Amino acid sequence: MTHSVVGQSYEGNNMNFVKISTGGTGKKAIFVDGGIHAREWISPAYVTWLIRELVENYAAHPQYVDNIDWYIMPVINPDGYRHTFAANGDRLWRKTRAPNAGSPCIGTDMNRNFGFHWDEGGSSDLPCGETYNGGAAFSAIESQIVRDAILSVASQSVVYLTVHSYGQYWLTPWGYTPEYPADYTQLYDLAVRAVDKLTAVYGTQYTIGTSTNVLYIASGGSDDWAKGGAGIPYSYTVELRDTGKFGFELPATTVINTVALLKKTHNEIAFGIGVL
Ligand code: ING
Ligand code: ZN
Repeated sequence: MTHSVVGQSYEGNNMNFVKISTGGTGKKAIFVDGGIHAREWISPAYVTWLIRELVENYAAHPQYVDNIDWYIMPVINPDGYRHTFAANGDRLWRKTRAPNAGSPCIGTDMNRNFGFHWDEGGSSDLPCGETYNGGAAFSAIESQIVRDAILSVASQSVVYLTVHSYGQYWLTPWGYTPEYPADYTQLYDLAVRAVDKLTAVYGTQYTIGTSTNVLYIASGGSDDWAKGGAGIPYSYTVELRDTGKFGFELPATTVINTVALLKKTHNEIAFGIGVL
């Protein structure tokens, strides 16, 4: 495992990037990020757990580390995440923390700031909006850093997975249009395999579909750009538990169940890649 700092956020927090690999060349890769939305605490918890699981529990599933390179960024909106912990902060903050010129409101929704069909619906042009698109594609420094990290490994990567909460959805592109990607059947089939594995553990249900058709139209999402801009074929947004009882404020016991579930899921994703 190698750790690097690939940049600093607006407030100067490190943007951490981890590579997990047993070496060699020509392997397929999975890129995983978490914490794009500050209040979705289960996301960095899960993605950080994933790093530990792959590295420290290697012996339980050597094939997933031997055959696949993993690129992982556990907290891509560190300023927002910190703000949700701060005594003078806001537990339910979503956006980044950079000021917006000419407005009293702070922050950009990074999941409306990526540059594939940016600002084509489902985002706000107003800095005070919860889904503010930033005013231009990749205007947020954190979005730029994630973009460049993905591009640095895109040619090798088969899967892009961005982890959110909540709602228990396994979402595929597109978010900007109700049209389906040309290879939707393949995206759907791999998602079904992963969700079936996940459901087998505790019966937890996840709904599969495109962001637009299952939830709502939203342009500038990182998954749309990872597929349409960076060319990573299997691009997914996973909305972890729950379905609304606790929402963003999951009790710790539920967090532990979620990581156990996702462990099974990741094994299935890795397996799916192995047979592509
Ligand atoms: N949900 C996502 C959001 O950014 C989404 C849903 C995913 C929209 C992918 C567009 C593309 O609104 C949460 N909970 O953030
Ligand atoms: Zn989110």
